[in-house]
Amino acid sequence: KCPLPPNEKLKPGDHIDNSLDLWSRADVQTCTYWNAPILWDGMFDTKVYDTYHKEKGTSVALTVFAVGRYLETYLLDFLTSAEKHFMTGLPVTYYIFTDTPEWVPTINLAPGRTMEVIQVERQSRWQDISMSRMKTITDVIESRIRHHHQYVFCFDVDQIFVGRFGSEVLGDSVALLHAFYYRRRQKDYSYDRNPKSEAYMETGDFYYHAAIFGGTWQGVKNITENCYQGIAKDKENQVEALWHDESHLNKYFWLHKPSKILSPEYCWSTLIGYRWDIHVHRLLWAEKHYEILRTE
Ligand code: 2GW
Ligand code: MN
Repeated sequence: KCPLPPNEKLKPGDHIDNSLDLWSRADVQTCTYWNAPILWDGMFDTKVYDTYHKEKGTSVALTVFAVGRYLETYLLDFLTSAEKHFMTGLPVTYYIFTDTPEWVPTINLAPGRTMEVIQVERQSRWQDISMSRMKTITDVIESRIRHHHQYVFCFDVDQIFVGRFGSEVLGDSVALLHAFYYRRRQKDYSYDRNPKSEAYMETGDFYYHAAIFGGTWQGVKNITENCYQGIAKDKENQVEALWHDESHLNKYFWLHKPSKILSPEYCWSTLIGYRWDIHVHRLLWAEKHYEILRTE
């Protein structure tokens, strides 16, 4: 039996993982050696989580960056699909970071759901657009999110919700298994292998995908602050980690184990093809348009 992760500090009556049936998916790993559940379809009763969080008044912040052409290319589909599938029934605020606030599409939001647009500088290198998210998220958690929301989830914008992405994912510190690597051997993981980088690691547990991570605001602040510090140190030393912020995130989750892990059902790519253990698609990678997006 996989008990509750020790770092989920629950008070009496707070036990919400009682709907987790860790044996209902015998085909996949459902628990880590440090006792964090790995969420696969079929393991949980969605009603238990939704009822619990509605009663508790849980409110969730979603952060997403849409800088430069990523705004016109991806943001509208991301947001309209999130309205259909992301934490439906719970209060959600979308924190949208962009260099062109006037171009953010207006969409109808369900009651209790709001949108905040925050202007950010446009970095000239795309690697910096991606990496600077860690600092920006840290700052906005401190200035706004912590006053309004218990949980924060941070997303890449180049993806589309296609199935429930609900309150079962909420936890202290939540990581996602990368769809390309979840059944590969450790030696194939694309960790940063340069000892000069702060993200350097030889071995790890899994290869996590930076397209989604989340947790309580405290949990996420620890993640983003640590990653940002690693990124800043690398800049001082004039090195850049192999996969930028994702390398630093992997290093962080190696040193600070996530309390909950999402299966690749939560962020799948149809390019991979059919896999028998993927029972549902919850979010799909949108098509990449490198030819228009990366030529500048
Ligand atoms: C990024 C790369 C090349 C050209 C443009 C951009 C870009 C990214 C941009 O012009 N504007 C922008 O808003 N972004 C934001 O950064 C946007 O939210 C996007 O989803 C995110 C990450 O960039 P993306 O999605 O092109 O990178 P992926 O899909 O290859 O992502 C993985 O690796 C990245 C690091 O290289 C990140 O760790 C990312 O979280 C990973 O999923
Ligand atoms: Mn992406």
